[in-house]
Amino acid sequence: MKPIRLTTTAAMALAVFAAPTAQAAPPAQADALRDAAPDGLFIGSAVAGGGHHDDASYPDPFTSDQAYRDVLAGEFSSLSPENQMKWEYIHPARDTYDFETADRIVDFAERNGQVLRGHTLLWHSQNPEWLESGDFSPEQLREILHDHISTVVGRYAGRIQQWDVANEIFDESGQLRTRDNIWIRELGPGIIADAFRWAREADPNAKLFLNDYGVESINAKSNAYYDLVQQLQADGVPVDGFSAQAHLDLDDGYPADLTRNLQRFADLGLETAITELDVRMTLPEGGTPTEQQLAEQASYYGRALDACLRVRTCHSFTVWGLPDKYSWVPSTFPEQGAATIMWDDFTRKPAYDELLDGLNAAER
Ligand code: 9MR
Repeated sequence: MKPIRLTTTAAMALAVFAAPTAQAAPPAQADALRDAAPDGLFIGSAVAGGGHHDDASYPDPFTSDQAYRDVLAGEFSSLSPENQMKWEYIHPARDTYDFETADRIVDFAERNGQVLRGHTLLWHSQNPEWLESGDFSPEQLREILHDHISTVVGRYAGRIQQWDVANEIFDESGQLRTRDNIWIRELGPGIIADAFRWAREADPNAKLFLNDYGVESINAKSNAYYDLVQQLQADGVPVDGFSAQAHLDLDDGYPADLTRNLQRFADLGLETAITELDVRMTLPEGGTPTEQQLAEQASYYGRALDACLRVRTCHSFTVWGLPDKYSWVPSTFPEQGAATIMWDDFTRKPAYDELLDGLNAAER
């Protein structure tokens, strides 16, 4: 982060010793995202890999790639385990927790002066088979979720800045996922409030978030969150934040009302955040993006940063991994890619430069 600016009095006291004609040197431009960021804004990345319990071929750069680790440490002030705190990784059997990789990421972050975003506790996806096909009674499921949240959040209490407590609980039309989310299906919507209460009990200091994709704009889904937040607040549920993942796509256009949307949640008293930013595109034959695509991508990244900078409660801005070879995009969207801010050799794309310039210029 930038060095703390002198107070006016301190600056005047120093000025007495300065030659009267001396021009103030322009502030040095920082050359890493975390150094360029204004105080109080954490710049994050997802941490890829960690090994998959069923798939040994899953890329694990956090273990195997020193250049990758150096970039994570040098560029970012916040880290989000991309997969390694999800149920299927951390809770592989009903009575077994596996904290090995998550612990390594948390230790790494602390060694490098970084905060963490915990991801995620109540979700419809990446749940282990034992849970999804376990045929548990509602009472048992409640107990399983309570135990999970107390154990996982409790283990890292005081060490996680923000937790994605509930992830992607609404569908595109703004309906709760009553079919594919096991918790909501089996236990009803009240389980969302309980998850927040249990998380608060386990770590009173972590900021507790609702997190989703497709909620960058004011639309049916983000409206559903807007209503839910007010309901939870009225019920005294400890919800602290609303975050937009921001998996953007040049083919979809830029969500121009992102600032306005985040601001309305800030106006409810919530923290806001961008948690999983990437900007994919349909690649031309040969697989290399055109100059124009790269410029457009850079402007999407820059505008998303600008949205966060403009909303007073946005203290966390995270990109969903880098470089492209470790991104989730190509395996999910075979025609698309190039979504991250760095080339595979860790050189910077225009999108990186746009973020760095935006942070260096930021006044908050
Ligand atoms: O990036 C993650 C990828 O490695 C996993 O295979 C995938 C499985 O669902 O999850 C990806 O991360 C998702 C995140 O946890 C929640 N928001 C959407 C992200 C991209 O799919």
